[in-house]
Amino acid sequence: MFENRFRVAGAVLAGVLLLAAGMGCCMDGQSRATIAPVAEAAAGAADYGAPLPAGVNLPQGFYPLSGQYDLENPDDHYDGWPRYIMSVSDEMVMAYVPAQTFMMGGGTDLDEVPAREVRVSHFYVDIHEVTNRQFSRYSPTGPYTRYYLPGVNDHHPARNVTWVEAHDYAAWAGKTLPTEAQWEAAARGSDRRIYPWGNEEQSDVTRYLCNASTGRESFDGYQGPAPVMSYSAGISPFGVFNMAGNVWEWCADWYDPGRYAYPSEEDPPSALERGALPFGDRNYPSPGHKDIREARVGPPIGVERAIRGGSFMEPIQQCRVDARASLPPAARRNNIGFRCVLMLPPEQGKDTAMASR
Ligand SMILES: [Ca+2]
Repeated sequence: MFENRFRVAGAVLAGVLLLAAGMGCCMDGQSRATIAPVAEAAAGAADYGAPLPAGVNLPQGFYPLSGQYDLENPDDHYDGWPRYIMSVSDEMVMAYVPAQTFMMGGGTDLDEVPAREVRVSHFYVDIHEVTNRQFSRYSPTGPYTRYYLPGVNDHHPARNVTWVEAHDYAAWAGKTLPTEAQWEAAARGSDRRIYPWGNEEQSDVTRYLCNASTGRESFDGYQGPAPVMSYSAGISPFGVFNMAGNVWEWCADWYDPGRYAYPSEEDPPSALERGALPFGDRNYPSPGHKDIREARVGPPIGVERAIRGGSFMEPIQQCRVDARASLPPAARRNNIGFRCVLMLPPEQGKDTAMASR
């Protein structure tokens, strides 16, 4: 009877509850209407039968979020691309990040300078860190379970996960880990803000913006990790939760503290430059791929992988969107988790200009 509209029940997230407005955030130079965050609810749903306009093609396993995709409503989409989609494999809501040029870096540490313009193609990003419950479906056992109490902290971020495990989870879910440029674009957008919500730091007034180490017991509501959709006042310009604080997040890139001196300006490289090579750590099978390597922000080789966003153990200044850190890929820490992205084919008329240079 509902041949074209099946619902996936039992998702971690879903249905959608639009919270109060007033988040003071929007897309592309802040020209859009205020974005209300997707909030956690009882059940999630993917709209399998939603009609997508020509040129908007989601990979199999990814569908508009049920009830949140009306082409007549400009707040629901960007040129036809749904603002929110469901990833069926790991029951994750993902948010659209449009192609944009943004200023990457520019913070206070030496590995964040100089700031320079970076072009990112459009993509979807998980709206929250991967949870214990989500990760347990991929890996029912493992060291990460040390911090997982089923039924108690299902919706807390999976941590004690290595870069390799995070990378493999992303592949299992049909996604990739974000490059540093993608992560930073999703966290700050194009207006050079310092934190996902803007430039203000936590204070007695704004104490519930994120889960950082404040030196004051439960000042922000949690001493350890918080549920992944906490701090709706601190969402990024694209409606993404906890890009600052809670747990650090593994990125795809090797970490190179001097990389910002390179004149890289596009990440990932457009399809023409990329050819048939996949993204991620297998992007550069040999140092001979010089032309591709130069088009990408991240270095081709390295020893440690980049992590971003700070955690409940760092002061707010280390949770800046441009702050960088790194660890060996095999490292496990109780304050490091991850989220994934879904790469999309370049938009015609937008990214093709980069490809033809
Ligand atoms: Ca985080």
